[in-house]
Amino acid sequence: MQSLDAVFISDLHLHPQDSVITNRFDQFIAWAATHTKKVYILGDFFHVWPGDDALDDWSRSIARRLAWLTQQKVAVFFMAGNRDFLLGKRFARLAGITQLKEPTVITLGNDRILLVHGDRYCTRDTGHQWLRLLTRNRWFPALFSCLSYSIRGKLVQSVRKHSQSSRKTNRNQSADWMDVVPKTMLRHMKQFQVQTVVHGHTHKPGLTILNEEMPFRQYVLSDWDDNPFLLCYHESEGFYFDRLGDCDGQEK
Ligand SMILES: [Mn+2]
Repeated sequence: MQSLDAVFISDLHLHPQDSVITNRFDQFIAWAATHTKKVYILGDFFHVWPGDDALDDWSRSIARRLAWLTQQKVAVFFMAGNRDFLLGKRFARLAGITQLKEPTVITLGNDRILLVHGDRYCTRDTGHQWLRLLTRNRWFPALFSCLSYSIRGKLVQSVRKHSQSSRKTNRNQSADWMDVVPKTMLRHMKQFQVQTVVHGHTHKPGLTILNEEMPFRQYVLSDWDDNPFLLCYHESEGFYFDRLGDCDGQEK
């Protein structure tokens, strides 16, 4: 197997108290350095990110790992999710990563691919859509950063509690009413004139093909709680899922 063109990941929910996921991420970094040209992170990379002024030793160490990967000539792109939308230029500079707007369309081979975090399609979750409308506003980060660190911490905590209590079991698969609404997604794909979308957020990995006047492909990324799936793209093979656990960091 030759080098991959791109690997897509999301929903790691990295947290200083969760060394299992951090170790898994280390395993991924070592593997990615020799196996892919590009890494796309599609949001909820951090379990919580109250703003770049909250950078500490632990998050700096995560930035260093990403910076090391980019020094191995792997380009790393970052799109924010609902948990880390306050991740800013300071972290991006430290980590050497390129921030992507949500949504972003990229081209792989002859295909145009729509990249989103995924929460925008969960339109049955009206509480979250209101929160999204408020927090993804252009002025929100500036306004939020005016609040004291302790108030911000409390706000972030309460948002986390809300999203945890609305899930079946804390970080496992989301309940049906929190899932993607295909109609909303298809409308968005048609608007951007794409037939392929890649997203995370729902923690329900897999490929769904929706047959309309033509097939629309939806690739959903996995969380990192157990044995994460990586979505890989290879020029001649197209997209396929691979288990991180099967990747031993050795050249194939
Ligand atoms: Mn999310």
